[in-house]
Amino acid sequence: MQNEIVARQGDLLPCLRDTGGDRFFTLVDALSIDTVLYEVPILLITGGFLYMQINYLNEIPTKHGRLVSWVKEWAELMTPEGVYWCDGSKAEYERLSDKLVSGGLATRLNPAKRPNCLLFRSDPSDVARVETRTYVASEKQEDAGPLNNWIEPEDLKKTMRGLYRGCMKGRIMYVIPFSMGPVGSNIAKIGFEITDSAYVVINMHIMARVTPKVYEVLGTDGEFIPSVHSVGKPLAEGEGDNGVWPCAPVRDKYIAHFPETREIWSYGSGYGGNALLGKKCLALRIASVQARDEGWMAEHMLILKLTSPKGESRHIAGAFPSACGKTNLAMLIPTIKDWKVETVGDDIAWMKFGTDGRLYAINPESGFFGVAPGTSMDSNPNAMHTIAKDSIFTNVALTEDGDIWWEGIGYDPPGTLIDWKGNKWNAATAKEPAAHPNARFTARAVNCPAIADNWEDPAGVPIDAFLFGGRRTSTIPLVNQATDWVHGTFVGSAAGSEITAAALDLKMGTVRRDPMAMRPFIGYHVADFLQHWLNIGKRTSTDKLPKIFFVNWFRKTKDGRWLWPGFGDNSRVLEWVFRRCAATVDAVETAIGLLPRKEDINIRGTNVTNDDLDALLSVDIDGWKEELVAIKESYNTYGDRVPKELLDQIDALEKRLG
Ligand SMILES: [Mn+2]
Repeated sequence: MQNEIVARQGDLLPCLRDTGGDRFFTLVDALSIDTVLYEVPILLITGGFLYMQINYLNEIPTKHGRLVSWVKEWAELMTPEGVYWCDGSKAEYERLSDKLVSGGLATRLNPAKRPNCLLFRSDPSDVARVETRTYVASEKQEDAGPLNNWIEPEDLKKTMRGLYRGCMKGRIMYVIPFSMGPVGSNIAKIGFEITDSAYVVINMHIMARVTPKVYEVLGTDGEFIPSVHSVGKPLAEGEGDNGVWPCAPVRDKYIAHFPETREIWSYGSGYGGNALLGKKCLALRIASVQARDEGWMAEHMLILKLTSPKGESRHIAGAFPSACGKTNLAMLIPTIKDWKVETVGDDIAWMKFGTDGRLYAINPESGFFGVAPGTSMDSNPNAMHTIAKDSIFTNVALTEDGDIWWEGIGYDPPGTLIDWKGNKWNAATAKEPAAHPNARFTARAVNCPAIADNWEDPAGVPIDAFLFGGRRTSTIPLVNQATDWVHGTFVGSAAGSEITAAALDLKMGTVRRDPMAMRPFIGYHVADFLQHWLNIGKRTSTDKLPKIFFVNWFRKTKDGRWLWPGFGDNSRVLEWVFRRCAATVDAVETAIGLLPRKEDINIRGTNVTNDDLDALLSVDIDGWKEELVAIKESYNTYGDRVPKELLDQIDALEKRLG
C-alpha cells in the first residue's frame, strides 16, 4: 500500500492520505476490533513524519464509493480516535447510553418511574437553535433572500474547515445512516450524519430511521444528503469531558447549509436543531430547496387524522410558529363526542402529488422533539403517555426520586429538585425556573397512544386541509377559510405570532411575521418560496388541492380574558374544517374570507358565551386595516421578488375592507 504524506510533524493537520484500495489498515494489526474501540490513538510518528491512519472501529457496511470516501475525507480532516459506523440497533443505543452515563454526561432516571430514560443538562450557552449563527450559503447572496444569514460558500467552507481541522481529537467519529420517512418510500430521503456526539447518535435513533436498510436503498451509487456535525471541543491527551456538555463558544458556532450542493455543515453546538441534522437542516432547509426544484413541498407542519362519529376520516396539515401548541394540536383529545384525532406527525410534512392529483404527506421523522415546559396531563395527555418510557430529557429538572419535573407539568415540585443547571432548587426560594423554558423531550412516535395506524404508510396520507395559525390576541378570527389557493397562500404568507419569550431580542407583544411558519427554515429566498406555493396550486385541479384555513386559539377580550378555551376544545373548530371539506356546511362570505355561521360552531359544554362567539367570528374592519399595513411592511422587507399575484391580494383585500 502506498501512502501520500500531506502534512508534516507539527502541522495542525497531521494525516496520511491512503491511496490504496477501499479498505484501510488498523493501527495495531495485532489488536482485535473490540480492544481498539475507544482506546487507540491514531497518530503514529515515523521517521520524522506524523502519520494519521484512519482507524475503523467496525466493518465499513457499504460498497458505496462516494459515501466511503466522504467519510474518509472528513476523518482525515477531523482526526478522530476512530470511525464507527452506526447500525441503529438497540444494543448500540444501550452501549452509548451506558457510556454517556458513566462519563457523567447523562443521568439514568429511576427505572421504576421512568424506564429506559436519560436526563442531560446542556451547557447554559447551548440551549436552543441559534438563528444568528445559521447560514444559507447559496452561491449568490440574492438566492438566500432577506430572512437568511449568508456567507459566500467557499469563504464559509474555508472558515469552517479551519474549525473542523483536528476538532474530533480524542473523540469517536460516528457515521449515522438514516432515512427521513419510511425506508424506501418514494417521498423519503436518505441522509448520513457524521458526528462526534453520542448524545446526537441516540437522539437520532429516536428522531430518524437509523438502520442499515438504507444501504439497500442506496446501492453503490444512490443519492444521500451528506451532513457533518461536530460539537467543536477536541480533547487533549488524557482529557475527558468530566461530565461537562461539550460545545464551542457561540462565536464559533456555525449551522451552515449549502443549497446547491445539498450539504449541511454544523459546528460547535450539541443541541437539538443545531445538531440533529435530519430535522430542521435536512427536512426543512435543504428539503425545501429540493422540493422547489422537484415540484413538491417540505413544510413546517403537523399532520393529523381526524375521524368523525360516522367513521369518515380527513387528514389535516397545520403550520404554526413556535409556542403555538403544534404538538398539542397533533395529539389533541377532542371534547366533542365520538370525534377522534390521531397523530401522523407533529413538526414536519413532506408532500408529493399522487397519480390522482392530490397531495400526499409523510412525516419524515420517527419521534417527537417537544418542548417540555407546559406539557401536562391537561395540555397534552398523549404526550405525557408518550414520554412515560424510552425517552431522552434535556434541561428539565430532576426530582429526589429520579424522575423529571418542569414548570407547567401540572403538579407542584415534589421536594428539592436539581435544576437544569445542576444546582439544588427549592420552589420557595427559587429565583429562576427549574427547567429551561426550551427544555425538551425526545420521544418515540410508536410510544404515542394517539399515533395513527397509517402514520408510516410509504405512500403518505392524502391531505384535505391546511391550517395556518399564530398567537394573536386581537383581530384574527377563530377560523377563516381562504376563498381559493392563491388567497390561502396570501393568508399563510401573512401569518404572524405575538412574541411571548422575553429572551428573543424582540419587543414582547409585537407580531413577528412568519410566512407559513417557515421563517427560520426556508433554504432559499422567501419570495421564491411564496412563488413555489403559487406554482404548486397550478399543478392540479382546484378541487384536488387542500382547502386552506387560518385559525387563532388565542383571542382575548380587552380586559385580558381568553375568549376561547383551546386545547381539546379546538376539536370544535376542526369539526367545522372537516364539514367544509365534506361540503356539509355553508360559510359566510366576508371581506377577509369565509367565516363560520355562529350556529355551526358547537359550543355546548364550554363556557364560551354567545357574545364571545360573536367576537371570535366577527370582522374587525379597523383591526384589519392595521393588519394590512403590517402585512405590506413585511412584504416590503422581502424585496422586489414578491409574486404579483400576492401583491394583487393586498390590493383586493384593501378594496374589500373599504
Ligand atoms: Mn418546529
